[in-house]
Amino acid sequence: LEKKAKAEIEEANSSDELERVRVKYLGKKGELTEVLRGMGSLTAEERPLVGKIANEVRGSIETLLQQAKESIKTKELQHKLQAEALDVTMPGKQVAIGKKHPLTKGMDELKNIFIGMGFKVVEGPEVDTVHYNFDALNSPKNHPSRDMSDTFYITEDILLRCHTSTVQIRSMENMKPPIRIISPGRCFRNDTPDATHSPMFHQLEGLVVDKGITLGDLKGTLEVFVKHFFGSHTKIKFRPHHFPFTEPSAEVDASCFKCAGEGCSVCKGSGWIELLGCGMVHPNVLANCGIDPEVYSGFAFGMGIDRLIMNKYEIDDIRLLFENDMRFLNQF
Ligand code: FA5
Repeated sequence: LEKKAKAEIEEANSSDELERVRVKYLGKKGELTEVLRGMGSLTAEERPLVGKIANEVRGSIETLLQQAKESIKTKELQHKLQAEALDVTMPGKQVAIGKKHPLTKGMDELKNIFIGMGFKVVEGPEVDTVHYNFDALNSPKNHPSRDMSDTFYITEDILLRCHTSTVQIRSMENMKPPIRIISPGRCFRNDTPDATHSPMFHQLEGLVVDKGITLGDLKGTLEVFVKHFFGSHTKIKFRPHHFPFTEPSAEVDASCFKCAGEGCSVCKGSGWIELLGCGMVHPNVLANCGIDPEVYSGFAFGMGIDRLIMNKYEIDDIRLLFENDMRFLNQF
């Protein structure tokens, strides 16, 4: 029995196999257990003799099992360590690092310039009412921009704002002068997409209201802005224009940062880059918001951010900003 058990123990290759051998010989119904159980039928002389031998065999099998168990455990551990080994010299998986979208980058830059001049950043809703988008801004009832073909209406009274000037009204309603805010955000117009038009684009509105604000303050503020954004040699020029919500109104151009007025591809040969619309806040608009135009005055401006950023980074098609083509985005 002992020899047989020894041979089987030596053959066992795993803890499971070893356990099977243990049960076979030493378990409740094991071969040796059977021998011990059969002792009752032996004579009184045979009993101690057989008992002694059986106990010796049991001890010897137990020792062999213990030894085999330890060596199998070591082998199994080695095997496990080998199987789970890490090769620390293997190159790691490349993690793609995200970047800021050129629009976000440009927007952050614009905000920082105005924050540096003491402006506060405020936001307004993209879905707004005819009141905030047109009426309170002194827009005549028959103004062409109110037309369904220019503005996206949701109902008769609710629309997707077509400019950020809505935030002028909301700010004047909610704040008391002195007011000095900028408001960047999305705008929507029913324009056919081309290289310079997108139905969804971005504007940045600026508004200052206080006692004694003049056109000089507007010019000074815009000059500081363009010098920070395009470079210290940049000049600006005002062209008379009309907006219902400002009087007088103007469009402002900046001298081209690339060719300094000589004419190049960025400014299409003109030497100037169209910058924004602006003017002195119309007295009707101040009054609509409960601010006395006899006491207070203000200026406002609104710029198309997408086109500004296109100029600065020399992007020739606005649609590139919204297509999320990685070949384009990776350049910034
Ligand atoms: C306005 O929207 C006025 N609210 C600006 C303003 C504010 C004037 C405060 C006075 C005082 P305008 O319609 O010109 O103005 O639009 C301003 C800029 O938005 C344009 O110069 C252009 O850069 C940008 N823009 C307009 N439509 C689009 C479009 N479809 N795609 C991209 N940019 C556009």
